[in-house]
Amino acid sequence: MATLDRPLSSGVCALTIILYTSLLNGPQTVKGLSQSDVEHHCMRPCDWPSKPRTCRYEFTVEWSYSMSKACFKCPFNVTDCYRPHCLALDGAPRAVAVVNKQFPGPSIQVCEHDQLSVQVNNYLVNAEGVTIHWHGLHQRGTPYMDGTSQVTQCNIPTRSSFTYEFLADTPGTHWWHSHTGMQRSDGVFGPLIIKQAAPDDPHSGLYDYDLPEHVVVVHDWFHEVTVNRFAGHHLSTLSGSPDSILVNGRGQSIEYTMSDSNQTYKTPREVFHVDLGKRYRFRTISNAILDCPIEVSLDKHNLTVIASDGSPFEPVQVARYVIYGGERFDFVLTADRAVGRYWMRFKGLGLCSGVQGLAMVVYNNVEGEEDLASEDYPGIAPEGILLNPFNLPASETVMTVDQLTAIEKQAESLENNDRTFYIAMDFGNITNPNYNHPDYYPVGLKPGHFVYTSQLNFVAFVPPGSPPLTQLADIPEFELCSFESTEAKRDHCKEAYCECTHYLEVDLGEVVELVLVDEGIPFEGSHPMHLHGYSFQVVAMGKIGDSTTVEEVKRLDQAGGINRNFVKAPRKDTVIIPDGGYTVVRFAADNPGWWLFHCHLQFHSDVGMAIVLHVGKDQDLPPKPKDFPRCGNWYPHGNETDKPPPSQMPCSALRSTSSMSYVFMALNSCMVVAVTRLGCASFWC
Ligand SMILES: *[C@@H]1O[C@H](CO)[C@@H](O)[C@H](O)[C@H]1NC(C)=O
Ligand SMILES: *[C@@H]1O[C@H](CO)[C@@H](O)[C@H](O)[C@H]1NC(C)=O
Ligand SMILES: *[C@@H]1O[C@H](CO)[C@@H](O)[C@H](O)[C@H]1NC(C)=O
Ligand SMILES: *[C@@H]1O[C@H](CO)[C@@H](O)[C@H](O)[C@H]1NC(C)=O
Ligand SMILES: *[C@@H]1O[C@H](CO)[C@@H](O)[C@H](O)[C@H]1NC(C)=O
Ligand SMILES: [Cu+2]
Repeated sequence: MATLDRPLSSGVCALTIILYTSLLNGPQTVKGLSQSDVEHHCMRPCDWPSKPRTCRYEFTVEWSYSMSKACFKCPFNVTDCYRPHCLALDGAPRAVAVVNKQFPGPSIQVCEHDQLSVQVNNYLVNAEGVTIHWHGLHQRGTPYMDGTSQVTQCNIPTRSSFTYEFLADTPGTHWWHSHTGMQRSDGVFGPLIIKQAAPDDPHSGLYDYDLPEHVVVVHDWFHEVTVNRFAGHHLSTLSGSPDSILVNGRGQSIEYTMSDSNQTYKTPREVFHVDLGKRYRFRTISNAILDCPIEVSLDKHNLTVIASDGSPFEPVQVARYVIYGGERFDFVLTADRAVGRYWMRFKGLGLCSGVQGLAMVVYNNVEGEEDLASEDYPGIAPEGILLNPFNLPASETVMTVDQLTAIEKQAESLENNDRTFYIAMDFGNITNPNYNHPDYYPVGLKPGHFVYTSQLNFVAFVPPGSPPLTQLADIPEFELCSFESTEAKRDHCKEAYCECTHYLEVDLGEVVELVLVDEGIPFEGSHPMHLHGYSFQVVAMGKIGDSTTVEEVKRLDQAGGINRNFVKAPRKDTVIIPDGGYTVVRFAADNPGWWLFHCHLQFHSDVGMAIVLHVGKDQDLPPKPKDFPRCGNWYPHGNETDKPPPSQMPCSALRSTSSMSYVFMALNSCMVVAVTRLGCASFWC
């Protein structure tokens, strides 16, 4: 099998030829979709009754470059910007991680009940591992296919392949993205749309078209590789704000000047075409990396929002809505205005304030461009309803997602719950040894430059050396820590940095309630919390003040101050918690496995704002696929012989990245970790 040639399948070669042929035969259509995506036999209108197909894809993950030689004279010759392998993006040249040299990656659009098979080949030259997560799919019966790095599978090593096999059984607007390292932020993502036949879709009467090219992936973007900004932000003064917002991988940041004429050119923006009088379903997805809520609107049009995260609700007519990282919203656009060109605006809020993404909606048969409004965001909020606001309470013109009314075939009553967990989202002002040194450069040393540590319940999640789903026995006991054990150590962890493989345990079939509290200290943030393996009902949401505490929310709850709605509560899999407030979600834990629950912002989850939900016991799991890859049972930190006796390690170890030598001691059932080389000691009591 070993070969020096890159084993690109004949399929990929054929695809390349198709792309070149279409280019030679005339300009490619400007549709945000590659020819190979459109030509896939699974991208089709869905039959009723359904005729499921097997949909195979091959994903090759590798590093590429924007504005590379593949772009020829782009942007001077705009046609060149659409050449195969040309990643024009917003005109800024940088290294980009891609799947099949596309950005966003291939658009998987299939019908409910299709069988998906995606072979992922890792060709990343820097030897990073890869996993691909199918965001929004519940992987019922196939938890091994969830693609969560070191939780449900080992990373796919460089020059290796893994094939994901699962059913397209969670209809709606979803996406796929790398769940390893920062690849998602560097380009390894794409749409995953599971369509339904008209009789199965409660909203099919509301629109005339649900076109493959009306999928809109939007996100914040850096003009440098993400890890440069991440390290520079945590260890120096690099800004945590993005350079631009891209829409389907297109935008405009850099002006190119033709040397002979001094004329300036920019890369093209995304364009959506509509016909006067028709109604179109648009599917929006946010791949945001940072605390970047994006407000979506269309000049001179209201939007009819009909679904989020794959779950339909009673339509609401809005002027604008906010989409957070990991969320999806579907809306119907009625093209009933004057034939013309209109800006679809993606206004950045939070850390993205001042940054705007733009795409154009063009009515077919329009003449001239004089009708196009100014690119500058008007600054005046359009009249009408704002859905899913950024830290605003509900009001006459502001609608929070808990106020939506679900449309469900079988409404599940979750009125009686078995368990409640209160979980704090916090930014600790602590000396996180990964980015600070207690003596040499403690947190807060540099005036005006604080980077807080984002955690859940003051504990940072670290992925274990082996995935608990398949290799639990290989994980040293002291590395795992249960929610109960860390709750008991809360006061300690508020003062000192705590990290471990944090998990929450529930029995199969229990109705679980999570009361998520954003304590709101020290600044206005917004954490979109995403649960793998499930969607949940959003039963309550509220903002208490600029800041709050778990204790305050508990007291409010005990005094009857949190009203839960169990009637047609909207279902989501990613939800925001108002800063200084709470969001209450419920779900029946009927899908056994190890499911990550985490903030979907890359910069937050990468420092540990995550926890694993362990549902059921090993015997509840479906059989493991044959030959499922294992990873070496690496000792997590340091030397195996330093491993403490498990009985003395009830929950966790603390670590410092720059030292590999540890001394562990058990002291009155209270653990002391001394990081010898750095001379920094922490107490885990
Ligand atoms: C622009 O590039 C295309 C190929 O991408 C080519 O066919 C066309 O002639 C070029 N136009 C000009 C003005 O050079
Ligand atoms: C282009 O602009 C530069 C600087 O403004 C000027 O010096 C130069 O003469 C201009 N060239 C042409 C061809 O207009
Ligand atoms: C949008 O709807 C609001 C009512 O909710 C209305 O006041 C406004 O004029 C509408 N805007 C457009 C552009 O139709
Ligand atoms: C964070 O902690 C440092 C050191 O304990 C302190 O000097 C600083 O004022 C704190 N900052 C905030 C915003 O609480
Ligand atoms: C681990 O530590 C022991 C004793 O401290 C030493 O003998 C052994 O060589 C070390 N192993 C490795 C792989 O460093
Ligand atoms: Cu967050």
